[in-house]
Amino acid sequence: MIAVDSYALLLLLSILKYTIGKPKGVTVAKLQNDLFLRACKRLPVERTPIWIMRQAGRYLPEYRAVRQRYDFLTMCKTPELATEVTLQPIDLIGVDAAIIFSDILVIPEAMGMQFEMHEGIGPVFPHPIRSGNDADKLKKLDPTVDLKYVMDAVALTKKGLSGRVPLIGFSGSPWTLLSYMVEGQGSKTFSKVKFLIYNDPKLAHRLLDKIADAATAYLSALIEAGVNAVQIFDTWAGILSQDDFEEFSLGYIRKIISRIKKKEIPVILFAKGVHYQLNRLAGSGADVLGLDWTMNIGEVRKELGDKVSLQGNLDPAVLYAGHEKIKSEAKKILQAFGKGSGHIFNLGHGIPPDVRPESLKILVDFIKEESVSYHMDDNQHGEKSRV
Ligand code: 1CP
Repeated sequence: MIAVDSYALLLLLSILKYTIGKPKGVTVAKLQNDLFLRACKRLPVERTPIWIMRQAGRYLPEYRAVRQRYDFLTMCKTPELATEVTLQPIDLIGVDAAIIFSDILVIPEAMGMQFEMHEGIGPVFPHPIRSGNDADKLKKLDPTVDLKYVMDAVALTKKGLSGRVPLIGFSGSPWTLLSYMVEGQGSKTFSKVKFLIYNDPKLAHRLLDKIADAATAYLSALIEAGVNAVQIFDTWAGILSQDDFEEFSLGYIRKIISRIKKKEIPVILFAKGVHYQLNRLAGSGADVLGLDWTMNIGEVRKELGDKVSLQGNLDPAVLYAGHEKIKSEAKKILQAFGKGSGHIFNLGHGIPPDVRPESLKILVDFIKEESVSYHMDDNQHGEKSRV
């Protein structure tokens, strides 16, 4: 006879928590490592979970080998390839969550904008939006049709993961997507999208509304397809003034979150460069706030209490340093956050493409080992380490 001790019961309960309520037709493998999901909900964990923004990407020679054979959009649109590169950092680096390989710009592409990848520049929209006429041409998104390839990649990746770690789906925020759609590519000044909000705010709002509808439908479809958490990237939040951030970005993010909100699926909001009004971000409905590296995670925790979990926030450039420096900087972040659950270790932005994979592995292994002592108090009731 098998003795059911309290540990086994707790484990069973936490697995059930994330497997019940799934849509019919989605096969759910039991999660062997749910540290990330528990930390999103501030439930006790045995150690701090870690994943890395842009972990499926160019810093990995294995990614570059696939990329050499296929162009970027083909990789996004071929579920087998998207699955292969999504799984690479799980197998090679050992992170605690997978993020589906795709891009925030698949939404504008699916709305009808021509998308090109230019070597040395990055993604380009050769026909950016400059008028109401251009806006009218954007089609209403049906993600189950127009972005079916992402849903298929999610299903295939879940099979490949077979419950090893949770899978994250993501979208750009309406503001960040609008910036690319109007600028046509990455920008240093954002003069064209700023020109739009100051000269034709009505058109800007009409576009943001359309994009917010698309992002809501997309994130809902990803959840339906089986992702375990979603992240909204507002990479260009920090170029707006405080009032403009509220009017042109945060308002739309709130709307998206309230419309996709499903109790068990954590929502992470990463709004870069927004140091002010953390309380407003915490009141957006997100379960987790992603912090860039310019903030002190301990001070943010003090200010917000246990309203949200926090994700971050090592300066990505620390990964250029020697191994001991990487460890000492990572330790500072663990110390600043302090004891208890509610911290998901990550960088303060995406991993640069020229970082050596060994440096990331050093960081991940260090966090796995070092963070245990920050969770002893939560786990002192005779619980064994589970992961
Ligand atoms: O040439 C190549 O191989 C393409 C490089 C690349 C990769 C690997 C791009 C082009 N996108 C991606 C994947 C990607 N993009 C992921 C995959 C999942 C992961 O491992 O994290 C994610 C989450 C993104 C999100 C994304 N794309 C953001 C938000 C996150 C961030 O870094 O701020 C943004 C701003 C983009 C736009 C984009 N796509 C690609 C590039 C080079 C850029 C930046 C363009 C610019 O502003 O200059």
